[in-house]
Amino acid sequence: MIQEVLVYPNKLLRESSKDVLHFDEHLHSLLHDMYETMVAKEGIGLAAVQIGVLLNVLIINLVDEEGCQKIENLYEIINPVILEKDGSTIYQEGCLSVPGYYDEIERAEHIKVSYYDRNGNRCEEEFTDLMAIAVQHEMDHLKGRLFIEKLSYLKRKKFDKEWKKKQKAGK
Ligand code: QAP
Ligand code: CO
Repeated sequence: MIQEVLVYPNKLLRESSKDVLHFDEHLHSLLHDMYETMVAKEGIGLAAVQIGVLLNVLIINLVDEEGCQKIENLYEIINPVILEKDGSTIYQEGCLSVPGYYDEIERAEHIKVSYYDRNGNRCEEEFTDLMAIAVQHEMDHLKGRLFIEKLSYLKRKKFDKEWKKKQKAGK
């Protein structure tokens, strides 16, 4: 089912998520709802907390060279841990929970992550480029952090002002 995506400043978005303990049909149904919601809202990544579920679950589905979002490129990442990270890269990020706002954010360029798949199999994988950025962005959600918290003081002040104005306008 397509779910509502929580939008900043919803307080749930600041909570820390908990590890998945049971790799059962409840988890599979959550993953299904997350996928349907991400596709419906035209996102490339989503964390469970964004639909109100405080579990360490995230999905990422980047588009290919032709701009197609293929389900065979879908990553389902459960209970992730960053084992190694290095380098630095800057990318213009956005977030379904901060609709309409995009800004440059610095993150590690390469990461090595351990995680579990939907059946509870442990995986270890290295990510680079946009996938590394997306995993770090979504893992921040699991700790209750949003990308706007990484903005400089001045940029954040400008963001808050614009966001309040937008809310008043009823958008
Ligand atoms: C996270 O972001 C991400 O403002 C996923 O109006 C960010 O899917 C991964 C979106 C940067 C990699 C790089 C944002 C859709 C989607 C909006 C998203 C909007 C509509 C954001
Ligand atoms: Co996000």
